[in-house]
Amino acid sequence: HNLQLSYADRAELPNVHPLASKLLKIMEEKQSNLCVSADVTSSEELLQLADSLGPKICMLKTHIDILKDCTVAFTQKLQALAEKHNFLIFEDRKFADIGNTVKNQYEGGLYQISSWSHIVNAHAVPGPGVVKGLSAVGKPLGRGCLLIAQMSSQGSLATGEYTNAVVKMAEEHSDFVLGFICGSKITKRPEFIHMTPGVQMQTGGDALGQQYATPEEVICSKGSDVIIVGRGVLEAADRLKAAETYRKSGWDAYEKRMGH
Ligand code: 5IU
Repeated sequence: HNLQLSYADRAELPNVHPLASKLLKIMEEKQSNLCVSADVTSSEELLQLADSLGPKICMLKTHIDILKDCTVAFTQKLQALAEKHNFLIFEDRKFADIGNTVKNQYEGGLYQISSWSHIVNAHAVPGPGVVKGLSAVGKPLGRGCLLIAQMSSQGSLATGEYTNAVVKMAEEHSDFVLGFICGSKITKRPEFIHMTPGVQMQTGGDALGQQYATPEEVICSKGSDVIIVGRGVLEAADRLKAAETYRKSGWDAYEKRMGH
């Protein structure tokens, strides 16, 4: 049963996306299923976060458009830190337009996301054209995409049949789509990566509809693969210590799921 396949086993599956394989190997090597959501507004602070938390994480999630001072030099430094600490960069851009438009948004504009971000995500609401457009740019560069199958926010419309249709779309484009943003395991195919935002050490939420589950619930009970943590780390007095707490909690939950 797939829950019993280790991250390392899944990295070797014949049909696994090369970037999913790389991620799974990083997770095993660093004993980390933690993606930190670096939701800060200064590029200097983001680089400092990436350098200090780098050893604890398998992935760093960005929102490039909240930075007040983004430059090409910044994205180059971020890529160098990803190399140095062996993590992947995930720009949480949530593309959601027709194929031709997302192609331009992914490759061009101020941010040239395809040039520095290993992974991006997209809403499936436009239909498969959104994936085809992104893939036209990203696939030749060895990039990958996560489809948003569920959201952590209260009242999300991405549920039920919509979620099932997203899984189907991913299966039909598995040369570029390597997994999902979701709250729980939604496909039995072990090649796909499940990534879950809305994670803190205590359940609850914020004033704007965010809802939190714990690392243990997300990894062990819900069967997801990667926890995405923003304010749980960013608002801690000691961010490094908080990141280590989430790394250990996520990893312990994985070990428990594996029956270790
Ligand atoms: N994020 C979510 N929920 C989602 C998706 C993305 O929270 O369903 I798709 C993003 C938003 C924010 C981060 O950048 O993940 C979570 O931050 P906090 O851990 O601070 O709530």
